[in-house]
Amino acid sequence: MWLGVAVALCMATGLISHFIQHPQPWFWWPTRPVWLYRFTQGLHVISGIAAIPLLVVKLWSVWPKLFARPVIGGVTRQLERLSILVLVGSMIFQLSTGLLNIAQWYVFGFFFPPAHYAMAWVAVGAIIVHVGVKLPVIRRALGEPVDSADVTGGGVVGPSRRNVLVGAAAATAVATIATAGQTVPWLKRVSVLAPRSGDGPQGLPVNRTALAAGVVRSARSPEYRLTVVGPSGSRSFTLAELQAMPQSTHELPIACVEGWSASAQWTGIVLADLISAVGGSPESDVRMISLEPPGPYSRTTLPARHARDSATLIALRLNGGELDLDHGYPCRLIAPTRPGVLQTKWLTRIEVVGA
Ligand code: HEM
Ligand SMILES: Nc1nc2c(c(=O)[nH]1)N[C@H]1C(S)=C(S)[C@@H](COP(=O)(O)O)O[C@H]1N2
Ligand SMILES: [Mo]
Repeated sequence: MWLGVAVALCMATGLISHFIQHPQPWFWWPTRPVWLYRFTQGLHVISGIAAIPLLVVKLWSVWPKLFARPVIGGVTRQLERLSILVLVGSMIFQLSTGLLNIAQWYVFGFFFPPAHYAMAWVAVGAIIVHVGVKLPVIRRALGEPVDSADVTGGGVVGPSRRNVLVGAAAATAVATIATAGQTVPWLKRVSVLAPRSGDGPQGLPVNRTALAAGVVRSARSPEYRLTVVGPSGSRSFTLAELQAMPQSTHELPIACVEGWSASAQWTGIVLADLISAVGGSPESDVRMISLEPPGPYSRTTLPARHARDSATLIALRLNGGELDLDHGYPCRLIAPTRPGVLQTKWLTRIEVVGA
C-alpha cells in the first residue's frame, strides 16, 4: 500500500514537472506560493527514494512466486506472468534511472527525461492492472490483523508479518532522512547520502559552471550587452546601465529538477519593467537567451503569467553580493515556482515572443 502511495506521489509530481517543461494549453501553473515547484519536485525525489526500500521488500515478499512452476502454462497464465514482468521491469527502471540521475551518474546511454517519462506511464499502467487483478487478495489481506501468521494458509516461514512491516518502515525512514536534507533545510545535517550538500559560491550549489558552459570570456567581456527586443524596437544595456536601473529584492528558491533546492535573496530588475520599456504587453511570453552556445539549457521561454509577475527578476546580485560567475554573471533569470533548469544563467538577449 505504501509503495502504491509513493508511486502515486511520483506520478502526480512527475507530471507537474513534465507539463511545466512541455506546456500544454490546458495546463495552468501558478506563480505563488514561490516554493511550490520546490515542494512538488522535492516530494518527487523524496517519495521516489522512499519507494526503493519499499519495492525491495515487496519483491522479497513475493520472490518465490516469481519463479513458480509451470513457467509457461496456459494463455491466462502467460498473460499474467507477462504483466508481472512489465510491472517489475518498469518499476526497477524508474527507480534506478531516477536514482542514477540525481546522483549525476549518467551510465545509461539515453537522454533521461523522455525515457523516464514514457516508462512512468508503463509502470503506472502495469500497477493499475495488477491492483485490479489482485483486488480480492488485497481486500482479504487488509481485513486481517497484522499478526495473522500467513495469508495463504501454509506454514510460517521466515520473519513475522509485523517484523517485515516494521523493518520496511525503518528502512524507508532511513533512506528518506538520509537524502531529504537537500530539500528540507532542517534535515541537512543528518542527510549523509544527499547528493547535493548545498555547497557552492554564495551558499548555493552550481549545476553547470561558467567554465563548463564556455562563457567565462564572453561573460567578463567589456563588450557585454543585454539586448531586449520588443514590439517598439530593441534596446541594449551595459552592465553599468542595468545596475543603474531600479532594483527589487526577493527571497526565491532555486529548485533543480533533480530535487535539490535552496532559498536565496536575489536582487535585480523586475522583468516586467524591461518588457514594458520595449513596448511588450503583460500578455506576451518572453524568451531568454544565454551567452552559452546553443544547447538544451541555453534558452527558455517564460509564459506570460510568470513574465509579468513582480517577483520575476533579471538578477544582478545574490545574497547581498555581486552574482558569482557560476551563478550567471552578469545577469540571470530567477522566477518563482519554475524548475531550476529553466532559470537561465548568463543572459545576453531577452525577446518578447511574437514581437
Ligand atoms: C515509479 C516511480 C516514478 C515515477 C512514476 C516517476 C515519474 C516521473 C515523471 C512522469 C517525470 C517527468 C518527466 C518529464 O519531464 O518528461 C519524472 C521526472 C523526474 N524524476 Fe521521476 N518517477 C519515478 C521515480 C523517480 C525516482 C526514484 C527518482 C530519483 C530518486 C526520480 C527522479 C526524477 C527526476 C530527477 C526527474 C526530472 C527529470 C527532468 O526534468 O530532467 N523519479 N518522473
Ligand atoms: N545557461 C544556463 N543556465 C542554467 C543552466 C545551464 O546549464 N546553462 N543550468 C540550470 C540548472 S539545471 C539549474 S538547477 C540552475 C542552477 O542555478 P545555480 O547554478 O545558480 O545554482 O541553473 C539553470 N540555468
Ligand atoms: Mo537543475
